[in-house]
Amino acid sequence: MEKLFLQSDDFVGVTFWLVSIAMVASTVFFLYEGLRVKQHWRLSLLVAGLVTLVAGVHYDYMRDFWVAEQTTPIVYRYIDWLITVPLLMIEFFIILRAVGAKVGVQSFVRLLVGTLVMLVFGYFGEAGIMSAALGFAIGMVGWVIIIWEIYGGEAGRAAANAEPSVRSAFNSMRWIVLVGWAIYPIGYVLGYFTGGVDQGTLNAVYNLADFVNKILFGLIIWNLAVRDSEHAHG
Ligand SMILES: *C/C=C(C)/C=C/C=C(C)/C=C/C1=C(C)CCCC1(C)C
Repeated sequence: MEKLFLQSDDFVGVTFWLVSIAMVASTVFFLYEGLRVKQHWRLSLLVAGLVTLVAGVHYDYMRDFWVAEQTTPIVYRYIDWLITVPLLMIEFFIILRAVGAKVGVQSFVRLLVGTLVMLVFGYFGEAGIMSAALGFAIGMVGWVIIIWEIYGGEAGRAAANAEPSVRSAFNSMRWIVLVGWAIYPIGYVLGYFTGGVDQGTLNAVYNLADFVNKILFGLIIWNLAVRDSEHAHG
């Protein structure tokens, strides 16, 4: 019989379910909290809420896809990332601008190029358009470009001169991109390079990664915005 509903022994399906609900709840939280922070933080919380909103809609489809097919919803996954990762990159710039730091457009373009290389070749590798190993290797180059820009590039230098609260938030956000984002290539390695294709592990790890990198990332920004806003009222 076809399984159309989530089964209690479907561990990966349950992780899809949990993350989809967490995305919905986080969206409401970020949008609501955006109403009570100082003006110049509102856009940051709006973008955090948009990231979890876009992901929440995709997770709704991905969960159903997994439950019915027990295989990776590759296309939904990558369309989601293609929208949400640039939004997360924009978030870096909104934060810097909120505190008056100036960062050029070129820096943003480099982040966008890194993002596209990372995701397009990751997709090629997963969808079988090229070998999983080659897609992975080129995708890794894209991620390195991003890391280089936020640590050593213009955005990194602008943050170094910002006030301490922004510096520490920017540092946490960078850590997310270095450590939190590393969960994705680890998932890829476990999924494709351990003999055969392990769809379950791949998706459970990606789901965990999305939870950390979308929700935790938003909470860091929320924490900075709220602290800064309360400070202003004395
Ligand atoms: C909200 C979604 C996010 C933050 C997605 C991030 C995705 C990555 C960091 C993907 C990285 C990959 C590589 C570094 C190598 C190629 C395989 C990928 C696409 C999984």
